[in-house]
Parts: sequence; C-alpha cells; structure tokens
Amino acid sequence: MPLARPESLDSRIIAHIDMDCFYVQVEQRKQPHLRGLPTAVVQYNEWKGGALIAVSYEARKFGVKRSMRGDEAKQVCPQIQLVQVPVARGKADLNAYRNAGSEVVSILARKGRCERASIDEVYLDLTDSAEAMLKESPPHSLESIDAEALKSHVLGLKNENGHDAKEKVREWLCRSDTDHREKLLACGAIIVAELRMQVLKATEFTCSAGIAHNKMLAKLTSGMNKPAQQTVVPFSSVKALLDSLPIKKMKQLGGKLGTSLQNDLGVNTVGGLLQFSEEKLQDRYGINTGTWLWNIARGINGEEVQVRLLPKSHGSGKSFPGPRALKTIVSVQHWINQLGDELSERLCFDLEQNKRMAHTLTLHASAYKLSDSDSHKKFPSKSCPLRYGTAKIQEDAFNLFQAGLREYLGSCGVKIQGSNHNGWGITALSVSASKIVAVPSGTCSIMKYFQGQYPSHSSSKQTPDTFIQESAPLSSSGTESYSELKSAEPQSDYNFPCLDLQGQKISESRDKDSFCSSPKQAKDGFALETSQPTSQPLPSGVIFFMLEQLVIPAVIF
Ligand code: TTP
Ligand code: CA
Ligand code: CA
Repeated sequence: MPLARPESLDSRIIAHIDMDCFYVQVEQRKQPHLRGLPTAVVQYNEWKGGALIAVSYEARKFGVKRSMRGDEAKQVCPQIQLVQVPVARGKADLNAYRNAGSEVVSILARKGRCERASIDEVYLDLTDSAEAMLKESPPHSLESIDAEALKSHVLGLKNENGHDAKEKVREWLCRSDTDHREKLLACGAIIVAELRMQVLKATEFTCSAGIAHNKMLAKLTSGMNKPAQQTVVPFSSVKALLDSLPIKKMKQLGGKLGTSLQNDLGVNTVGGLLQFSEEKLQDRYGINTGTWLWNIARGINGEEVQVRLLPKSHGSGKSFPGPRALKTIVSVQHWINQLGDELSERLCFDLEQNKRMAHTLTLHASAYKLSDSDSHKKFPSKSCPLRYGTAKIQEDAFNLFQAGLREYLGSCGVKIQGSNHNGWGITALSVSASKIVAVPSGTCSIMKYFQGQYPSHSSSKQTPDTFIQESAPLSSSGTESYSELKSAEPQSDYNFPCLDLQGQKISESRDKDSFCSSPKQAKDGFALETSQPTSQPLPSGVIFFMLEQLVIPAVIF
C-alpha cells in the first residue's frame, strides 16, 4: 500500500448533521397531536393519494416508504396520518421547511464554520471549538459527561450495543492515553451532542450526526444511526468501514463511475479500490478522478467546509406527469406566471433579508413531441440576465421558454402558438435565479453598485432574444442550492427596473411590475420608510422609499 499522505493525518473535526424525517417534524411541530404517531408528508395531487416525500420513524416500522403513494401507505399502515405539503399558487410551497432549516442553521453556526448543504443538513468544522475544549476542559477532567454524548456510537468500539455500552463510550471519550487527534474527536462528539440538544430545545427538532476527521466520513456516517443519534469515526475504524461499504453507497459513485468500477474493475466495495495503484486509477479515469478514488479508498478527503449559510440559487418548479402534461402555450404561460411569482417573492425576501441580488434567470423544461424521430432530444435550458420585478421575471421566463421551444421543435413543423393541441407536451417547468451576489453595505458602495449594475434608467427595454443563452442545468433539482456568498463583481450593463437612485423619477412600468412588494404599503404615493423593514440592520445611510408596491433602496446624501 502506498505511503500515507499528509491529508491522512487530518486532525480536523468535521460534523455532518442531518435532520430526522424533516418535513414530518415540521408538520408535527405545527400539529403536536401528530407526535409519536405514524405520519407521512404527501405531495399535493389527487392520483392514488399523492406521493410520500417524508415518512416518520413510527411509520417506517410498519414498512411505509418514501417511494409509496398515499393509498399504498394506508394499506401497509391503516392508522397512518397523511399531511399534505402546503400549497400556494397551485404547487407545493416549501417555505415553511426552508425557514425551519434556517432556524437550525442559526443555532449550529454559533459553534464553528457552517456550510448549509441542503434544506435539512449542514457540515460544521468544529476544529477550533474542539481544540479550545481540549485545552480548557478536556473530557477526562469533566465531573460528568452529558448523557447524549454517552449515547454516541463510536465505530470500532467493541460491545457497541451491549449493556455497558455507555460505560465503554465514557472510557473512550475520557481516554488520556491516546493521540491528539482522537482526543479532539472525543471533544467533537461532546460538542455535537450539546449542539443537538440545543437544536432540540430551541426548535423541537431531532437530528442525527456523523463526527469524523473529514466531510466524506462525516456524511457517510450521519445516517448510520437514526433518528436522534450520533456516530463517531475514529481513524482506526475507517478501514473496516470502507471495506464493507458498497461502492454505490458513496454519493459520487451512485452513477456511471460506480457502475464502471463494478463492471470494469470488479470492485464492489470502496475498500476494494485499495488493490489498485494511483497510476492505474489515473490511467483509467484521468488524473483527478484517479487520485480522488485512490484517496477515498483510504478515507482521505481534504475538502474544506465552506461558509455557506444561504442558498446559491433560488428556484421554483413543477412537474406535470402523464396526462397532466401542458399541451398549449396558454397553459405554459399560466404556470410560468405562477413560478415567476414565487421566484420573485423569494428574490425580494433575499434582497431585504440578506442584501443579496441574483443576476441570471434560467428556464428549464422537460418536453416530448408526438411526431418525432429525434425523441431523445432534450428541451434546451435557457438563461438571460435577471431583471427584478414579478412581471419582468414572468415576461423574460416566457421568452426563454419560447426560445427553447423553437429550438426544441426545430424544423419538425409542430405549432408553437395557439390554444389547441400542438403536438408537443411539457412535463416539467422550472425557473431559477443564480449568480447571487451580496450588495455591498455602506452608502458609497451601494451607490456604486447600483450605478455599476444598472447604468441607464432610460435605456430601452431589453429584448430577451438578444441575450438568451444556453444554460447548463443547475446542480440542484431546481428548487434550491446552497453556496458561498460571493462579493459583488463588475457585471454586464443591463437595465434595472424602475430604479431611480435619487428616489425622484420612476419609470412608468412600475404599476405593472412590483419590485419587491413590501408588507407595509403606502396609500398615496411616496411614503418614507424610516423603520427598518428587515430583522437585520440595513447598511447605514440606506432608507427605503415605497411607492405603491415599489420599494427602492435609495441613498441619503
Ligand atoms: P432527507 O434528509 O433525504 O430525508 P428525511 O429528513 O425525510 O428523513 P431522514 O431521517 O432519513 O433523513 O430529506 C429531507 C427532506 O427533503 C424530507 O423530509 C422531504 C424532502 N425530500 C423530498 O421532498 N423529496 C425527496 O425525494 C427527498 C429525498 C427528500
Ligand atoms: Ca434528513
Ligand atoms: Ca438530508
């Protein structure tokens, strides 16, 4: 076996925390009488009782699975409580779940670098907190160890589930005859147990965690003992863990690469990769992938926890399976308007709450053609610069759709316009906003930002066809993805809706187009909002002018 590399001596402490049956817990908090009962959250639709998207652990005991429809779940568990996902604009409204996830993030982020990885999970880099604990109050010096920490599952610890399991864990946590890394890991386990209890107290939600020396191992183990438990991965346990881990269980090996490893190299577990040299893996899969495979076989992963508390993009989507496919341009326009409205609301919330603006609008669709030999052709995703304002987002998204449809249909002669059946169908639609950057705080920079972004208030309306671009599909399913907050960079010059920096002149499109409607509306014309409309302080020097539904950040000179 090749020599260990520096990363394998990684002494970071990384936790991956994942909420248990998350949507169910959110619904049970809303309706406490559902607690302890077999419960599932169902996606809104009439067919066979809707699709289950989250299943409580009580229901799982009866064999209820996420892949089932509501009717099937009732067959295997007649007493199951089915709760509908909230619906707005005729589609699932996930805001309650997003906000509940944010509550959890705000608690976890207090203790270390925090990366929100999905709606219900985060990575935490707890190295500094663990170092501080080891220095100030190492576990062996504590009078008592928290009961939750004693319930940890420590991989490789003998008698893990036996009578004296807690005693074994206590001994492991309090060992003073071990190396620095393992002592830090013990501190990490105590810190995570405490954090999980804080989350429970503040939000009423339980979560599970993996605590290891890197992100990969933490993620692999957070779901190993669910619900409401944590798993600790000492370095000495890694080999056994990976030796028995089926290739396809690794997130990145679930697809073609995993299949090739199985079929071409005959490798069925991650540990099975150990028999190949790095050179051999590189020859076969390229330099980067080869090295990555060589590393993961040894439990090595240098990926950093990023500071990512907010989504990288916002999206709103809906699928129209089977007979519900959209077959007319009128119905597509109706749904684009709904999706655009939701997207606009979230963008405005992000601007008010987090002072961030998105710069790219993308439309994705899935489609089929009735009379087509080229049936594998995909509906092309299209992007353009994003203009704020519900009507503008709706208009631009619709133009993107039409451009995509023209390309998709090509010369096969099917109709685009009209309200009758046109020979095509749309089975999914989504609009998303990406390239989100922070609006720099401070009077001068805000001024510069808006001038730099939107230099000409009187410039003519943009013509979407001139800037429509092909767009690569977003990394997420189109609803939300999480990423680092980037600072504002110089952007292309395009038009900003209705913005007048001096707060004096507003273009006439304002009535149609609400740029971030405010909960408080001025009755007649101008109202000066001096109180801060968000829970976070605004950058100094910025006030909000409100005109009908228009809220304009403006600068006091
Ligand atoms: P998960 O973390 O995958 O699952 P979970 O939290 O329901 O259950 P577990 O205890 O096993 O972690 O997903 C988080 C939420 O995301 C889930 O509650 C509902 C939603 N979700 C969907 O809407 N569709 C999906 O296909 C999946 C996987 C999740
Ligand atoms: Ca979860
Ligand atoms: Ca999850």
